[in-house]
Order: sequence, then structure tokens, then C-alpha cells
Amino acid sequence: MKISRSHPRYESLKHRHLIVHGMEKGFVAKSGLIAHGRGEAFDYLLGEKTVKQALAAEKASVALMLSARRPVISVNGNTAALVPNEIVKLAKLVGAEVEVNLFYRTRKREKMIEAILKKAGAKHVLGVGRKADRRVPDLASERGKVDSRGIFPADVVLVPLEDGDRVEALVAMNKKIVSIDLNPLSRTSKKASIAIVDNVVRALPNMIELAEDMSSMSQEKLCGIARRFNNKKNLDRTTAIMRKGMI
Ligand code: PTJ
Repeated sequence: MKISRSHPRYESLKHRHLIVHGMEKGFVAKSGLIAHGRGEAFDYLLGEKTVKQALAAEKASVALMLSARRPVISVNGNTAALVPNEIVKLAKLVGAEVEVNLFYRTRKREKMIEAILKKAGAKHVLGVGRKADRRVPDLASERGKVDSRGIFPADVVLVPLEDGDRVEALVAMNKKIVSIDLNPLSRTSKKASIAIVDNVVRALPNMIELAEDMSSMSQEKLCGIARRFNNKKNLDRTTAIMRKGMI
């Protein structure tokens, strides 16, 4: 279906259609549609814009990734549908690996997402098929399957649109976790080292711009920016913004 650019909700409809198209093709999980709708509701409460607190989280995340030893970006179906090019661009800028990690894991979906990321310019994609050869301890779901060259040894993992279980399990492995989740009340946001409460379609372009600006900063400066970030305070402020929007 063609959406007219003059439609007042053009952007929102465009993203919906990317998710629906991905589901019809088979690389977005059916539950991905529900997750997207939930995200839209929270985004509405944020005024569908990047609030100051989200930008601060994005800056701290880029600092953390640029100062990491082995950063990895985890990619699921919704992320592959909405921001494949941006994922690959950010990975290149911060020197991160890209790994497919799915809650509803099937060989077909893994392969399709790998192809999408390669088309977007990724040289190699981790976590596909037998490459997902390690398990995250105490995580029974398919999300527990990780790559021995990617998420398993990573020190920093960026997890857009996540469920809380894996974040907790990865934190227990002593990894720093950056989440992108429009729900500031989710276990994911609360357990992450840095929770970005922003739409992934805005967060990724912002992070690319920040990475371009911050790539020449010293390690000391980058570590300082990441260290000073207080996740709880930032989430409390974001929740307050949403509450205010509801009055
Ligand atoms: O591709 P798979 O198999 O890994 O499955 C992916 C989904 C998204 C189906 C799976 O991870 C899932 O069920 O996620 P949840 O538990 O519904 O959580 C998704 C979270 O992402 C919710 O808190 C939403 O508010 C949030 N969200 C949805 N769309 C966006 C978003 N956050 C940022 N940007 C979005 N566009």
C-alpha cells in the first residue's frame, strides 16, 4: 500500500508498514506487531520526540560503546525491519560486531535477517545457525543462544526492543547493557546499565551522529561520560515527563 507523504501520520504509518511487510515476508515475529503497538503508545506519551533524557542516554551509550573492548549490537526482527542500515552504520562507527538474536528463533528468520544486514553493508553477521554455539547461563529461552565470537565474550551489548530476562542474565555475566525500549517501566529499562527510552527509529540516527562527533574523544573522556550516567535518575525523569503528558 502506498502512503501519501501528505498524510499527517506519514512517518508512523511508514514504520507500521515496515513491520507488517516484515511479518508478511516472515522475518518479523507475529508478536513483533504487538510489541510495535505497545511502543507506539509509549511514544505518544513522549510526544513522539527524543526527550532530553533520551539524548543524554544516547550520548552515554555511544561513549560506552566507543570505550568498549568488544561491543556487540544484538538484532531482532523488529530492528531489522525498521533500522537495518543504521545498525550497520553505527556498528562500523563504534567498532561493534552485529549479532542476530531472536526470541522466536527459526533458521528461516535468522537467514533472512542475516541477508538484510549484509545487504545493508555488514561484512559478517554473527549468531546465525551453528554460529550461535554458546548459551547464556540461566536463560532458558532461545535468546540464550549466543555466538562465541559475539555476545558471549562481549563487554558491552546494545539490545534494542528486548525482553527483560536476557538483560538480567547478561548483566549477571558482568556485561554492560544498553537497551532501547520506549517503556521506561519495563524490566529491560530498569535492569540495563543505560536505558534509552526513545523510538529505535530516532535513537539510531542520533547515536550515529554522536558517534561521528565523539570518535576523536580520549578514552578518559569517554569513560567519564559513561560513568557519570545515572540510569535510575534518568528513568524517573522520563516517567515524570510521561505522567505530565497524561494530565
Ligand atoms: O524478533 P524476535 O523473535 O526477537 O521478537 C521480538 C519481539 C519484539 C517480538 C520480542 O522481543 C518481544 O516480545 O518484545 P516485548 O517483550 O513485547 O518488548 C518489546 C518492547 O519494545 C516493549 O516495551 C515496547 O514498548 C518496545 N518497543 C516497541 N517498538 C519500539 C520499542 N522501543 C523502541 N522503539 C520501537 N520502535
